[in-house]
Amino acid sequence: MFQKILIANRGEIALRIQRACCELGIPTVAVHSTADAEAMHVRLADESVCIGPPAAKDSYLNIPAILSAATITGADAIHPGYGFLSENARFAEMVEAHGLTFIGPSSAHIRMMGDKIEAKTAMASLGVPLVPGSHGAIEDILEAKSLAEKIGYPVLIKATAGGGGRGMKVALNEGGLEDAIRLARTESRAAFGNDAVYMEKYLERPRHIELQIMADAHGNVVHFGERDCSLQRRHQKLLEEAGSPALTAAQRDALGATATAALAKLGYRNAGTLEFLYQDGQFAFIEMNTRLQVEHPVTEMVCGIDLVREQIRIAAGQKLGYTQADVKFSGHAIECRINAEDPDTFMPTPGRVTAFHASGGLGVRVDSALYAGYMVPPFYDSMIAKLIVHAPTRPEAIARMRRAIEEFVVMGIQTTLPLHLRILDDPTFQSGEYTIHWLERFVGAGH
Ligand code: MV4
Repeated sequence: MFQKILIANRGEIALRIQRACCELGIPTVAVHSTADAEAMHVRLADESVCIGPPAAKDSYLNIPAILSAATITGADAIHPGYGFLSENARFAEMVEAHGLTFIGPSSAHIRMMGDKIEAKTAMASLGVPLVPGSHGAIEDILEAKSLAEKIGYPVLIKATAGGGGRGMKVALNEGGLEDAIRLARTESRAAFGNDAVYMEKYLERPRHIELQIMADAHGNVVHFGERDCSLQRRHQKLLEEAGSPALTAAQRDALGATATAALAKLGYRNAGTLEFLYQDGQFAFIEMNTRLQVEHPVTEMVCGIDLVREQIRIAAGQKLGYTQADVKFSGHAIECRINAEDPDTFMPTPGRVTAFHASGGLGVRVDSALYAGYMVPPFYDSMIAKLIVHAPTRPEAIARMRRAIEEFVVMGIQTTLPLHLRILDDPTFQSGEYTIHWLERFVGAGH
């Protein structure tokens, strides 16, 4: 097992990782920017190193500074959390080149899944279903036209280096196809320095369902069920559920069996999430995330396992201590992401938190690095807390979340808490029959 772990992140996820390390008896090193000197993750770490000025590119993305911090503190492993360097294959390589362990997958798998065409090609060859579309990059417009004709309009042009919705263009008919391809290429070249694009049939009312998997270095792969992440605004998730209100246990088992078999053949290691679009009873793989995700707590609540502890154990070479049959799903979990944002305009609201009280009670979990007197800095992501509830059934989880939101106090800055109450009170949300488009219309209709 590791002697000391450096956590290359900030905020609630740095605390989340510290908690797992603490329970494993492993001391932690925090890194921080000058803007985060007073942050909770620095206070709770055994040691801390300032790695640069506020801008993320100079601190939390500063690879030499982070590797130096690991070297001078004698850390033997680095956990990247999510965001920042978590899906940077070059970082993973450099960590290993310095004789340290990267707590995550191999750099080769990070690189493979970072290229959406490669990811899809690999998954398709392993029997995972895809959306109908191009097998590989679009090379020429005549080929693209005949393919679009075959799969049927509308089609979606996506950037292979994309993800999170960037570099995506819809073509409604043949007249719009050339423009969609050109725009997607231009956007992608500017954003990622890579203009390769591919085509998929555009699904008009899917749900976003993702599957959590965990693989050890000995060929064992298990899944921890799905999360429904359909409630997004501008590709930012607001509320996630485990399990999906749309799936049966049999569908989950079938999807899990396909996915775990594929990842075992791929030799994948550590935590991963397969993203699917789900429509008309069919799953289609679109992307894979090679990191721990923000919404991992809802999975932890329904499975009763500590995903970060598992990540650390696996990175240290230990075996998964159980098989798929040992993974039991219990009840329903919901997570609300609480952002320092105006709940109507979504403008960030950095500033001083004058009072803070986290909800409690049965089935309530708060993952947050906030405290009374804390100054939310303007430099980073606006998420300030995750409020997670677990209950025997979905209606009980919704009631528990309403109660937990009413108990939650953040004063001094505006937050998205009131918006979450509105969502929970909505009949469509309560019915569970929503698609990826529902929230966008719901927040648009609110003012
Ligand atoms: C799609 C799609 C419809 N059809 N692919 C958006 C981000 C990226 N992860 C994939 N995305 C989509 N891919 C096909 N073939 C619709 C979306 C999409 C979306 C997906 C998940 C959650 C929210 C979304 C909002 C808009 C579009």
